[in-house]
Amino acid sequence: MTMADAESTCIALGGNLASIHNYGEQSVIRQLIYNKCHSNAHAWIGMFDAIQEGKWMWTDGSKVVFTHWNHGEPNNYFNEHCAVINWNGNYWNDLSCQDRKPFVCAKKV
Ligand SMILES: [Ca+2]
Ligand SMILES: [Ca+2]
Repeated sequence: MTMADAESTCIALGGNLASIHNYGEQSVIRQLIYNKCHSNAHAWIGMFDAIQEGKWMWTDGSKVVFTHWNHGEPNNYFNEHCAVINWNGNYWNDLSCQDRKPFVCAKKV
């Protein structure tokens, strides 16, 4: 799905796209993706800079306290405003929000 459709789907389920605040959370999310996709697929997380270029935010409104960008990313290549994980191993990359990717939702319990 596109990032917006993925976020809408998560909202309909009572959550948001997953946010990541430390390495442990990142590992949990990567394990979920691996279990479901049987590969380390590129998948949307809730990080975007569509409101202001270079100002990365989480769709769930939580503070950005951890990032794990691949070397040279985020590069905003042809206006990329949404982030995937599992790039080049366990790193993040900004991509076009219109790309269709699997995604991970999270909800407060
Ligand atoms: Ca951008
Ligand atoms: Ca990029």
